[in-house]
Amino acid sequence: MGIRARPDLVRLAVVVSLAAATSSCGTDDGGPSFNGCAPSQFIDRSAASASRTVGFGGASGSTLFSYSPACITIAAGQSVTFSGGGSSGFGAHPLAPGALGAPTAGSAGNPIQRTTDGNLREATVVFNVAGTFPYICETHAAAGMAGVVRVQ
Ligand SMILES: [Cu+2]
Repeated sequence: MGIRARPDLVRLAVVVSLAAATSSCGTDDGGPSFNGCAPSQFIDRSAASASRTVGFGGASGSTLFSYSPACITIAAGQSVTFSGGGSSGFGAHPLAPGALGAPTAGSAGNPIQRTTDGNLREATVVFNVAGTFPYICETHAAAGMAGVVRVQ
């Protein structure tokens, strides 16, 4: 893991080298919604040219209390950048792995780190292992501010 600080932007690069065993938290074909993401809601962002930014707090099409797109599919080795809008950083919207009340929900080895620094607007997470990796805003998860990164 490396952290490089810049005046207005800090990226978290998280590399997980765990030999993670994936757990079954829903399948590709039908199945229940998980962390607000029904199987049909996942947006494929695995193309090389695709945006892998998940906005929150008003950025990238999100509302103040949502992620957009909240449910995305990427390929192993790709990264996702969580990006807040306006004055909304990780102080107002603390990012955490897992589901509400279940920080270890989803596949083992979730590379998303708990990020609460109010000075941060962006955090980039590398997903090196296939699996289903949920995340929440700790403050607003009960109101549905949650999502899933599905890594194939
Ligand atoms: Cu929030």
